[in-house]
Parts: sequence; C-alpha cells; structure tokens
Amino acid sequence: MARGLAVAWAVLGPLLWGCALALQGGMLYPRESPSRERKELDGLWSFRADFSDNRRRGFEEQWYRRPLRESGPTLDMPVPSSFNDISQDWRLRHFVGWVWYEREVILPERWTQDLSTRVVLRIGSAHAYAIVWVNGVDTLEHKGGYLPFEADISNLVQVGPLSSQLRITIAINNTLTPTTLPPGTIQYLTDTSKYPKGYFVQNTYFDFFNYAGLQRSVLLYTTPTAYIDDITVTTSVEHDSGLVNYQISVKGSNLFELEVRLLDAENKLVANGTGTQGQLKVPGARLWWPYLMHERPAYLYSLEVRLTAQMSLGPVSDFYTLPVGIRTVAVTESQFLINGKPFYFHGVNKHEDADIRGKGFDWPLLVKDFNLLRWLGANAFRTSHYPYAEEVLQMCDRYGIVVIDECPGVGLALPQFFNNVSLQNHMRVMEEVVRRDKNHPAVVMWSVANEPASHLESAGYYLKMVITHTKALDPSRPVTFVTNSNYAADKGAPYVDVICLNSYYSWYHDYGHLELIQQQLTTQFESWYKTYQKPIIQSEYGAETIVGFHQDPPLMFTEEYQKSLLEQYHVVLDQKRRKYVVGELIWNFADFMTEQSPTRVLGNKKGVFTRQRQPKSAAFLLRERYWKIANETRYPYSIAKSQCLENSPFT
Ligand code: BDP
Repeated sequence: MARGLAVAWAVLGPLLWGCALALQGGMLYPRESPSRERKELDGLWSFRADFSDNRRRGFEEQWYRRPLRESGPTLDMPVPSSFNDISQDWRLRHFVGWVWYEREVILPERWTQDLSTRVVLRIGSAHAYAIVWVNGVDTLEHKGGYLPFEADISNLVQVGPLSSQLRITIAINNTLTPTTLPPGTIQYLTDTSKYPKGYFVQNTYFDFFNYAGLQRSVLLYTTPTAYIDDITVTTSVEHDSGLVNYQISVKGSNLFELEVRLLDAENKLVANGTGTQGQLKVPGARLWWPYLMHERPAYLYSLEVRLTAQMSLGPVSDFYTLPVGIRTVAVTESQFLINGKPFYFHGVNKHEDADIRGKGFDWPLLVKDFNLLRWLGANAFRTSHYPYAEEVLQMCDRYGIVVIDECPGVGLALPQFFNNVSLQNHMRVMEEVVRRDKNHPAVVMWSVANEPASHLESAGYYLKMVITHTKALDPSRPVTFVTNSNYAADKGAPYVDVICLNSYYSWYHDYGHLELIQQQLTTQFESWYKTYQKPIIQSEYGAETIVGFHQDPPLMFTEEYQKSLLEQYHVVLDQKRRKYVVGELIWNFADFMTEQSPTRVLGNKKGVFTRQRQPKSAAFLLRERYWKIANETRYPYSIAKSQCLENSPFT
C-alpha cells in the first residue's frame, strides 16, 4: 500500500490544488533517469501534402498502411519545423488541409523484449489536429496545436521478432474552424467569374502566420510498467522556511512505496518524505527570485521521486527528478507580489517565430533569445499567443524570467466563436496547459485569451467560465486575459485578477500624433483603475518599424518614431508604476511573420529586434530603461549586482 499518508488531506487540502484535473493522466516532461530512456525522432521525416480537391485522398487510399513513399512523391521534411517555408513550392506555404509525416525507427531490442518496460510515443505539438498511426495501427488523436500528447505503444512494439522496426505516420490538419483554438473560418469563394470552382481561403483573426506541422520534438521514451505518472508541486513560505507541497500519481500498480527527496543545488539533501502526498519543510530556504530582483535569482532545488512497486515479475523502480523553485505569488489591489515583494514586469511579448523554420523549435534561437532578454534587462514575457515549447519554460525557470503563460485563445473576434462547443474545448485546452506547465516556478499567471471580443455579453459568460475553471485547476496562480476593449464595455474584466491592457495610441489611432499618447494613456489607466481597483499591466504597446528607415522629426515606420512612441508611453508608465501599474511588455521582442496584407511588410515589424535578432534603435532605449527600473526595484536594495550586470549600462 502507499506509505506515508501521515499528513491528512484535511491539513494539506488548502495547500494543494482545489480541484483535480479532468484530464486522465499526467504530462511530465520526458526526462532520462536510471529507469527511463529517451530516443529522439528529430531529423528528416518523409512528408506529403494531400493536394486532392477534398484533401481526403490520404484517408481514401490509406496512406498510413504502407510506407508513405509508396503512396506517391514525398519530400524531406525536417522535424521540428513548420512545413510552410521549407520547400520552393508556393502551394505548400499556403496549404490548408491534411499533410502527412512519416518516420521509420529501429528500437533498442530491450524495449521490445522486456515486458516490464513501457514504451511511450510523445509528440511535442502538432498544429492543429493530428492522427497518429504506429505500424499502420490507429494509435492516437489530438486536437489543438502547441501542446504535447502521447500514447503508450508497448502493445504495438512488444509483439514479435520484427517488432523493433517501427513506422510512425502522422496526419496533421491545420484547418482552423469556429470551434478550434485559435478559431478560424473557411470561406468558399463562389463567384466563378473570379475564382475557380471549389476555391476557398482560410480566414484567421489573429496577426501571425498560421505555421503548422511537427514544430516541436517527437520522441519515444520508456518507463517501467509501474510508473510515476504525474507530480504536482506548490510552494509557500513560512517565516524563513520554504514549504514544498507535493502530490504524486502512480500508474500501473496499487502496491507501491514512494520516497521523495529534496536536494539543493549542491545535491545535498534538505528534506525528505514518503507517500503520494506531503509537505517538505526547508528551513532557511533559498527562494526562486526573478532575474534582477535579487542577487541570487532563480534558485532551483531538485525533487527526486523514487517509486518501488511490487509487480508479478518482481519489484520495479521508477525515478523522476523535477526542478522545484520555492516562491510565492500574490496579487493585491495595486501590486503583484513575488515572495511577498512588489514585482514589476519589465519585459516583452514574443512569438516562436524565426526564418525558414517558422515556429520550429531551435536551440540556437532559444539561447540567443535568452541572451538578448538578459542583455535587455527584461525580467518577463508573455507567451503571446499560445504556450511555448517546454524547453523555453525550463530556461525561464533557470534564468529567472517570469512568464505569463497564455493559451492559444487568440482571434476570438466573432460572436459565433462564443458557443458551447468552443467553451468546452477552451476549458480542455486550459486543462492541458495547466497540466503541462503547473510546476514551473517561472509561470506566475495564466492568460486564457488575447483580445477576445469581450464587449459581447456571450463573451462575458464564456470568459467567466474559462477563468473560473482555470482558477479551480490551479488556485495557486492568478488568472487573466488580455483585453483591448474599453473599460466600460468589457464583460470579462470583472473575473480577472490582473487587468492586462493592449493599446496602440498614435499607431492604430490618431496615427502620427505622438503628442496625444500621454493624455490618452493616462485616461486609459485611470478609468480602468477607478472601475476595478486591480493591478494593471500594459500588456502590449509598440510601433511598426522597418529597420534602417530613419527620419527626424520622426515619421511612422522609422526607428525614430518607434523610439519616440516608446518614450511617450514611458512617461506615463513611470507615473503609474509607482501606484498600480505593475508591468509593461513591449510589442514585440522581435519582428515576426504574418499573413500577407497591405498593412504588413513581410510580417509584423513591431519588434525591437529584427527577425534575425539584431537590435533596432528602440532596443537600446528599452535596455536603458529596463536596467534603470531593475536598479530601482531590486530586493534587498543594498544588493548591488546580478550575474548580468557586467552587460548593463549601469555597471
Ligand atoms: C494586437 C495583437 C497582436 C498584434 C498587434 C499588432 O494582440 O497579436 O500583432 O496587435 O497589430 O492587437 O501589431
């Protein structure tokens, strides 16, 4: 029996999560351990887009039954990457419908012979709907991009002498409909004088290119047949002690013991426990502090979990190690508190976007972006407008970059998108986001949507439901959505903990009139605060800027205009940040690709860095500002320098 139930639920209840996830099973990041192996399937896959009129030829001809190359011509497609910008075939860039990926794999013999091993296929993300076959057998389906999904494929690989050869086929459909997240519509253009028969376009209601494909890693990993399925950690602080509350779910056995050890960064044991739930007390705990807020940012402990289960074939052990940062998050009427101290978000919005790889995960890009964030003195970002790869959040945990974790609730622009089917789907997506990201200390708030049509009554109900659900999933973090509605009209704002506002004064309104920004921004902040008495984050502001365009006095699209616009915003932000404004996130960290339109020149150019990660003039302005704010707000104030101050203009 599970041991160590010493601490009763009655005591732990308030500390642990109020409501279990409705999803079955956990989604722990696949880590190697003495009991777990990983085999990455990144590299070249075979690829074929189904260009047939109804896009269903692949299903009609059952392309998954045989090697894909036998169905017709295939391309080499790198994984991870978006498929859109890789080939020279323009049709692929704009393709809407089913694309097919396939990869053949040889498994280690032990994986196929050892019946106490469980083999799992895990797909980091497949945008937007995926069906997976293993050796032609329908194995897994998943709705929604940007989030991982997996299947136990042991039954398929532990079947006989030839089983070490595996063929994985994945069909992915990037079509966005009124009930997907993000939503979209397919429009058939029927005027035969203008369009060929059957002509249709995908309409989206967001401002980034709908890159698709296997954009994150695909991998196989093993666990024993009795295994640690999920771990949930929350932390709090009592005097100088850190409290680590854990809850562990085990699958594959009812007869097991769990040992839990918390190690510090030098691998010294600081606390231990047993059983599926408990609380570890760490006297003199080192806290997880955001970057630049403290001389020792982002301190991480390791929670080592060891499972020993009695199985018919003998005892089985499973090990999993989870990084844990001890920190608290709270919101008052006018402050966002981390570890009880006021925290000011001085950061960016990002996109997972660069060059020909589209949104494909890329280590050099990841490290470059974090170097730039630290250079900039940014302490936070929002995952606009979808959850980023898990490796990104791991970097945030390590570097102390605070995250507002946003789900793909973007483009909820039309009244018909607020329906019950979409609502159920949105709530399920939030379950998947929380399940995946709940243990990251860097994640301090959930964002359930960006710029929904929140002036609509139906949107008010919808947002209330999604926010309430998210709070039930995770009572330990505040919840928000990002609005661009008017304070008097917004029907969702009553339910958020922090008001997040996007505004583009002197860009989309009164363009060219930089002199109006201060008045309009002041009115914005004061009317929202008067109505809600909640802390406010300026979650977007910015200006389109083509690198190398110069004009003084400033004109739109020049580097001077971007700088001047930012400066005008900063005057008001400086007045209000001493009151109730708790953050500013520039739109955007870097230029990014969008659909083509007369208002976009090779994408959105509001980055302070180019898409190639080179600074525009505004980057230097922002850098000076962020380091200045960091110097003013760090805690304790006597502490002089963080690890990166040598890069700062204030050394
Ligand atoms: C905001 C959106 C963001 C856009 C930005 C812009 O939230 O996705 O890219 O405007 O227009 O409204 O640059």
